[in-house]
Amino acid sequence: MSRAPARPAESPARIMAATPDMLANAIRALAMDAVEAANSGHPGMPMGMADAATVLFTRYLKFDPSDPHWADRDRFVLSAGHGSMLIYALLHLTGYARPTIEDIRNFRQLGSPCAGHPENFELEGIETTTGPLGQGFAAAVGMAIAERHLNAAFGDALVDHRTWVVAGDGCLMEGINHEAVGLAGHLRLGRLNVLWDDNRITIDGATSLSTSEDIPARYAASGWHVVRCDGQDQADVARALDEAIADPRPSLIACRTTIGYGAPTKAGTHGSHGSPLGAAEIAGAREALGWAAAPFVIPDDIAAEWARAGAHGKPVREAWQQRLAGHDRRAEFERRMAGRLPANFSLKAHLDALLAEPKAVATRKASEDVLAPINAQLPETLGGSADLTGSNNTKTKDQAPLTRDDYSGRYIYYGIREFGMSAAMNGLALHGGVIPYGGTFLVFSDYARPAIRLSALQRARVVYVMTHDSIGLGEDGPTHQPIEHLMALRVIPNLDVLRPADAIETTECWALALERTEGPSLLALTRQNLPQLRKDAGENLSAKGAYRLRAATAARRVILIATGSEVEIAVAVADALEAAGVGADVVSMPSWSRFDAQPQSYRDELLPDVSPQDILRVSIEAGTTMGWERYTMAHGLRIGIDEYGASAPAKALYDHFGLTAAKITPRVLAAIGKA
Ligand SMILES: Cc1ncc(C[n+]2csc(CCOP(=O)(O)OP(=O)(O)O)c2C)c(N)n1
Ligand SMILES: [Mg+2]
Repeated sequence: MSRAPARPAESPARIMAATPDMLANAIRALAMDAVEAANSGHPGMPMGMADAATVLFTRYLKFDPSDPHWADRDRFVLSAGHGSMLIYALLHLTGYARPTIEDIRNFRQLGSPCAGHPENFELEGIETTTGPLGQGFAAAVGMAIAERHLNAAFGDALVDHRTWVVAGDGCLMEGINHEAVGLAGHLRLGRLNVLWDDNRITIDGATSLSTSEDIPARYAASGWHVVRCDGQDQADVARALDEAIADPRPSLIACRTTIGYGAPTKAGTHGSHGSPLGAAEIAGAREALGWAAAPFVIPDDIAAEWARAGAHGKPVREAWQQRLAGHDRRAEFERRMAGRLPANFSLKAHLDALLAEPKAVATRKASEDVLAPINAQLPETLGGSADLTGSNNTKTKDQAPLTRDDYSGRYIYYGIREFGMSAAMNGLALHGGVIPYGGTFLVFSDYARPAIRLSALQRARVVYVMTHDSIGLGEDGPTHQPIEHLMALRVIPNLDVLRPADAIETTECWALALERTEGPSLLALTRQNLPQLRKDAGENLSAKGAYRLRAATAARRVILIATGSEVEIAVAVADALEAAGVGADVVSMPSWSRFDAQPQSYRDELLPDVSPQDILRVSIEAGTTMGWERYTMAHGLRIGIDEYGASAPAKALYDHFGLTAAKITPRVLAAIGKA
């Protein structure tokens, strides 16, 4: 069991001396006061982990608040994001420009960077957005991979740092933890050190309500080093951290703590997890902790000691900058860390070759083909797949695997860990210096979805390569055939869902994904072969989200809007309509979000706002029709699949579900009264 809170000492001067305990109490006081002021938040976790965090930030973590982006800083991830006041207090106390004490006073209020949970885009020093339990931990695995990979590329002089995580019982209980721990142990990520807030409490009460797992045994079995300590004893925490650093395996540091440490009646109970302590409890905690200062006041000596601790990294950073200044690969290192593509990056030669010799290939194969010049020109790409390498076509010939023995490899065998892979890719992207891409089947985007959402929320450049994007995958049947997935992904804000129709569009979409620095992209690619429909590649037409692939010859009466593999069908329908004297445009729409971002004039030109009596709009996509009203309008025609697929060869399925020109054309003619 943890020790009881220290008794208040007698003299006020001694009470507020800048001892290590008092440094931790500054965190506790800010957490109590901010949650009380907001009347919302989680005081228990910061109070329990204040000692361990104080040890980490004053004695171990390599950082410099005056240069938060220093490339070789240690990465700190507060995976237990509900304890956000812990990191806000630490950033404030160690001297980051923000959050100010005003920001902390406004914890959880509109406009304050001290959001309910830590957001990477709100404050320097927050490496990744956390809150969905388990994902911070899994992202940290990606950061630790990035560190070793860049170390292999640039050497110890430029890349030599650690990744630290504070995780709670919840982070360790979530399923994704199994994936993250398995991957980190397998890759022997020795610079990954996880401090587990082992307080045996979650929201519902004691962890014994719901688990009897031997967590240290699980970690040990996965190739981790495990060390236990008294999380309320700073010397003991330091001993454990020393041991963790010395061990070549990733480390779990089990910090036995008391949630809400210092609170007279709520400490050790779930009552301190997620609600304000209340005035009486806070007064009792102040007394028990010997904290005499008023709310939001940090006594000068303690503030000065924290500032001193925050300054210890500055000379280390300056020495590093000296090394960088004299390094022969400085420009390349800086380019990669800034996330800039090389100035001469171009896929023009690839496009020219495709135009010279059109290829009828699956878009997954077209993706593999364009990855060759991409990977050759961009040393920062780091590919992978969740055990579907041969199906996702994500590995190019020149890519060697990244292994525990050779981190320079540029291909990661993630194993059957879609969620773990996606969360790790967030960490890779946020670490910087690499552009991660990873594959699985589109239907399993469901397994990756919470991480895809976080890529989008935290603006991470991750490229999802999701193949077998419809019933066109054929015989594997309804469990493997996406129906609602494209639409379900399109509704995620700031995710660019790209569904190219041929090899040219696939090349264009890859260029867009790589150039997009403000968020993730997802390529939906076919298993089956598709003809090359595009005859030109002067301008990246996919960049507009949608464009007229073919204009009506006869007077335009119909606009066919299709994506990916269904563009070929739309072209065949257009042929049939034209043969019947009905003019039909074919619009290829690889990206909804890019089209929606076009100026009104462009959107109107492509999809004129006229009555369906004049122009009927028809969508064709081998997935749910729900949502296509956005472009067909209510009176338009939506051709798709609103039920589960079936097991059969692809051609038979397209016919069965009515997705052939022979079956669609009469429906269109009927809709315009020409049947
Ligand atoms: C994926 C996910 N599920 C549920 C929650 C809601 N939630 C926030 S904290 C928490 C309990 C976590 O327990 P623990 O990690 O032990 O934190 P402690 O109570 O010790 O601070 C839960 C269920 C969440 N944030 N994320
Ligand atoms: Mg807990």
